Amino acid sequence: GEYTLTYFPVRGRGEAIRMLLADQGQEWIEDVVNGEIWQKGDLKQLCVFGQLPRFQDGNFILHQSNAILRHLARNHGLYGQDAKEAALLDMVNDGVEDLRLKYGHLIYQNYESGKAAYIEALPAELRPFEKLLAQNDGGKGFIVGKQIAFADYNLLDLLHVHLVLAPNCLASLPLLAGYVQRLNARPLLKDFLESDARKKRFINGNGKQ
Ligand code: GSH
Repeated sequence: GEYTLTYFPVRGRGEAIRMLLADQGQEWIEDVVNGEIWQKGDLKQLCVFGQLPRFQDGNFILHQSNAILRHLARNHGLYGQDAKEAALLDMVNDGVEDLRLKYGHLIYQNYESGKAAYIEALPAELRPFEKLLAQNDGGKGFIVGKQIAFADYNLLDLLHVHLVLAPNCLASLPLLAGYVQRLNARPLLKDFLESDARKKRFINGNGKQ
């Protein structure tokens, strides 16, 4: 079926989905919702939880960014090689979600007064991912198993946004730093990351980053 991503003109909870699609050589329609359209309220009514992103796979409509990532993982063989790898990918993705929620709280509710303490605590928040990488083939590959998976795109996006917030946040986490460089260099992902559309997109809806 044809893919459509309906989302605000920001990276936000859309960017891991976009990176997965781009890296898998998929085409998709960007249905960009600006504040004016959203304020009208009709689209919000259509959304199961009243929020975006919304995703269409042909006639099939799905909400919740992590459910969308998992659906695409099943469609494109990005959910590990067996049930244990799938479970570990779920674990990683839940860990990404935990930190993404803290990041969202900082950006939308506590930026000015919370930024310094957040950056101070950041290496400790990221260290679990460094350890997981170390345990998988010495950190030379992906987060779980021998192939890229949906959680890699979500983790990569989480690292990208934190590298903007705190450019030195991976200084004590060399495996994660190498992981970002390695994934960024994947040909299709590199093209996406260097595209004008991507460069123009704000990270968050309030312009803070
Ligand atoms: N758990 C949801 C997901 O992962 O998709 C959260 C979705 C969410 O927070 N969406 C925000 C939104 O739609 C933008 S990132 N805000 C507008 C509103 O709530 O009216």
